[in-house]
Amino acid sequence: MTNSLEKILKRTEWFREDRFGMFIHWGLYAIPGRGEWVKTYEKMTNEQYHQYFEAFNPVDYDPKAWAKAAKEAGMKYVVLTAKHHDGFCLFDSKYTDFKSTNTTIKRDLIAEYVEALREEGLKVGLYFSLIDWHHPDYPKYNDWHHPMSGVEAYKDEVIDFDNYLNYMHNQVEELVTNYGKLDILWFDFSYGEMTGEKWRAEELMAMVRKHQPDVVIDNRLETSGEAFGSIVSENPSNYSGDFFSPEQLLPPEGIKNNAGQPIPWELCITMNNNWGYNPMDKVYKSSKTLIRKLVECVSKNGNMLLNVGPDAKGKMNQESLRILSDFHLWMTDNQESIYGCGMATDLAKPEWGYYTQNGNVLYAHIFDQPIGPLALPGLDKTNIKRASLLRDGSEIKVSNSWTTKAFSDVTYLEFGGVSHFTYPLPDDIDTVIKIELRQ
Ligand code: H79
Repeated sequence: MTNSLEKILKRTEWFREDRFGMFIHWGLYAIPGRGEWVKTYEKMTNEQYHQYFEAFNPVDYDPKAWAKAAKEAGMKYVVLTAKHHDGFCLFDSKYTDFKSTNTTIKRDLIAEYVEALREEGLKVGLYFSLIDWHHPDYPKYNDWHHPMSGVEAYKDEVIDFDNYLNYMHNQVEELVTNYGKLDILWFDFSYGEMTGEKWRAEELMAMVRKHQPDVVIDNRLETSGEAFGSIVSENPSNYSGDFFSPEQLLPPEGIKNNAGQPIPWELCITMNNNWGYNPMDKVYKSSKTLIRKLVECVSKNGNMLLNVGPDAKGKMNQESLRILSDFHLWMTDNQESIYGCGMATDLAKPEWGYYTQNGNVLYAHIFDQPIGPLALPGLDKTNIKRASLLRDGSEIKVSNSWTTKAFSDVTYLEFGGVSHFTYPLPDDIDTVIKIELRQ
């Protein structure tokens, strides 16, 4: 088994078409409501953290509602935390007692989630933490992130890390064999020496690929998203993954490998500043910002995975649902400029927004209000077959305004009947003009 860009591009064909997915961070940490790193932030012992295991009773857990919300927003795939760093499993693992089936709810929540997604025709993704702050054989005292990092009692503790790896591999095998075809596996994350073969990644990937040959995998068996990993090298490792996974940061341009070929990537971001539920964190990005960032990702050949952190009862909060419904409105009118689209060929980023392109069709995403007609530098007007407002198909004329005469080599579009008038953009978030090209 060897990996190559060709295989990566083949596996990610649907992924690069779909462009937009939902991340869901949900687990015991929804109960304290202080983010998914609360156990480390507050240096809780397993015993202290156990109160949340006892309290876990998400009576409103309804993955069908989640799937509907994602689908309505225009998302094509969903990735849910089957296990986060705290080690708690939303699935019925036979290798641990620290799982949802042993809580009051007594259900395999992953099984229900997978079924709900498939019912809605969404692609199925699972997040799995390589790190585990619950397992006794995970490094503690010298670890960068462990809740017991630097705690004297663990200084001379002897652990059997291979025992942890067996456990971790076994759990991954449960996920890739017990829930049918998975579309995405999202491993999180490598750091320092904890990378690649330290996870016995070659063996892990061989096992995953044996059961799920087509599953799309992130690059975090090698990185934490802060570096590319071998996916950009001439010979990607078998555990290089299929896409680069920048976290909370939009790359300045599309991502290429060392040979200059574009590689798949996916930006993952939160709506507020936390992945896990945090009711005190009200710093939500506006829907306008988030929609524009999706456009920016696509204009750079990337995907966007937008996170929701449901609450302790299993519900998505009003702020998150509001953002999703704003996506619904915009995507209803403009999804054609997202799905199957990517970077425009031969056109630089325009100063008023972004281009996306699908074959012969170019989409101008206008963020900034122009004065009079809108300039399309670099685009030859004889190459434009037709231009229209994407959301209703109404004609957008190539301008012949006297005002543009001084720039006769530049193509301009105009929005209303009087060529030198300024008309407010029809969509303040992003007005999309569909430009059909002759070639
Ligand atoms: O699951 C989500 C995060 O919990 C996880 N990846 C996403 C998808 C993640 N969070 N942080 N990291 C990965 C990288 C590590 C960042 C750190 Fe830190 C910076 C660890 C210590 C300093 C975050 C910020 C935790 C403490 C401060």
